[in-house]
Amino acid sequence: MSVTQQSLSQQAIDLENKYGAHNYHPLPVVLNRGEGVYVWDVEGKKYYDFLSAYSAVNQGHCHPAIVDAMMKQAKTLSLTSRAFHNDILGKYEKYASEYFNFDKILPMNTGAEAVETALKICRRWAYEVKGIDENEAEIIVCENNFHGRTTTIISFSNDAVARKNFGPYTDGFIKIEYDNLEALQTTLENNPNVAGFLVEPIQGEAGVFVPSEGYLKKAKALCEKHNVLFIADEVQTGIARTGRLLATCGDCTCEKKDCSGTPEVKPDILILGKAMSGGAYPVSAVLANDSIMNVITPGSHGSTFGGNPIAAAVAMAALNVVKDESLAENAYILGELFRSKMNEYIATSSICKLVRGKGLLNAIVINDTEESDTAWNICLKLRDNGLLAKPTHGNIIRFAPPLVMTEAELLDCVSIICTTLKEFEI
Ligand code: IF1
Repeated sequence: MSVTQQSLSQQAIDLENKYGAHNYHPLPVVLNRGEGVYVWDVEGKKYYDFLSAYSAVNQGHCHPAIVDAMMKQAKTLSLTSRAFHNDILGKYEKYASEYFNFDKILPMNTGAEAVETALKICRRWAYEVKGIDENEAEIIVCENNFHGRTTTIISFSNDAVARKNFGPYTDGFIKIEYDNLEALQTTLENNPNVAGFLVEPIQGEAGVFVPSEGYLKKAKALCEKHNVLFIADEVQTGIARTGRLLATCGDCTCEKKDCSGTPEVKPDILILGKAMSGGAYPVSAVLANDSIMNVITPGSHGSTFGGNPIAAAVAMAALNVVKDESLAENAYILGELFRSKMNEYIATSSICKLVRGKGLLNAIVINDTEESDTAWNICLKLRDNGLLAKPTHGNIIRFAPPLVMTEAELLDCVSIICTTLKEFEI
C-alpha cells in the first residue's frame, strides 16, 4: 500500500469523522465497489463480504437483474406518492402477497418503519377486532431483542446504549425471556389485554441466538389459544438467509415453487426489510391476511416513499432472483458446510469455542470477555486477509455472506477465517 493510496482511505474516514454524526464505529476499511460476494476498497484491495450489509445484500452486490429493473423504472417513473395510483404498485403487491402467501402487503421503506407499522396494526386489531379497552393493549416482546431504532422500538429494548437519554419511553410492552415458553404462557394467562407477541425467529443482534427446536411453533400455538397475534420480525432472518425463504418456514421447502406448502409457523403478521430489495434500495413491508390488515383505513398510516415505483420494481426483481437462483437452498447447503468446517477447527481451538446459526446466518463466539478487544482485532486481521466481518457484543463475530456464494468460495473463506484465528490461538 503506497502513501498516496493509504491517504485515500484516510481522507474518506476523516471526512466522515468531521462532517458525519458519530453514530457508528465502522471497521477501518473504505469501500467503493461491490460485485456478487466481493467488495473492493479505494486502494483496489478485494474482500469477501461476510456481513452483506447486515443481510440486505443476500442476492449479492449489484445484482444485474436488480440494477436493470431499478434503472429502467428510475428512467420511467420514480415517485407518485400514494395520493395517486401508479401502474406498478398493484403488480408488486400481488406478486409479494402471493410470494409469501398472505392476502395483503403494506409497503414501507426501512425495517424499523415496518416494525412500527406492525405494532400499529396489532394495536388497532386489539381494539377493533379483539375488543380490548382503548389504550389498554399490551404487546409481548423478548429480552435482548433488536427491532430498530425509533423511539417506540427502543422503548422496549434492553440495550442500554441504544436507550440512554432517549426517554420518555412508549408504554404498552411486556418483556419476557427469549426462548422461554413458560414465561410466554404465564404472561398470556395473567394479562388479558395482550394483543400480540413480537419475536425474531433468530435473535441477530443478540449474537445469532437460535431458539430451541419447536419454540416458534409452540409459541404460535400459545398465541392462538389466547387470541394473540404472532408477529414475526424477519427483517434479518427472511428472504433465504437462514436456508429457507423465511426462518418461520422451518423445514418447509416451498420456496422453490409458489409459497403454498405448510410452514412450521405461519405468522399472523410478517415483517420484512433488508433483502426485499437485495440491498439496492430501502424496501420493507408488513404482510397479513384481510381479517387483520383491514383495520388499516385511509389516512391511518402511510409514507411518502412507501411502495414507490422504483421500490416496487426493485423488490419484484430481488424476490425473483431468490427463487431463480435457489438462494434458500444454497444458503442451507453452504450453512451446513460452514458449521461443519468451523466445528472441525473449533475441536482443537482455544480462541474459538462455538459456532452457531442457521443457513448463512452464523456467529462464532470468541473465548474472551465481552469487554475485550480480541474479536475486534480478529476482524482487523480478517480484513487484512481479505474478508470483512464485524463483532457484535464484544466477543461474538457474525458471519453472513451473500447467498450467491459458491462452495469453492465458501471453502476459501473458511480457510481465511481459520488461518486468521490461528494467529490468535493462546
Ligand atoms: C443498525 C444488528 C443486523 C433487524 C431486525 C428490524 C431492524 C433490524 C430483526 C431494523 C435491523 C440492523 C440495523 C443496523 C444493525 C443491524 C443488525 F446488528 F442490529 F443485528 F442486521 F445485524 N428488525 N438490523 O435486525 O431495520 O430500520 O435498520 O432497516 O446499525 O441499526 P432498519
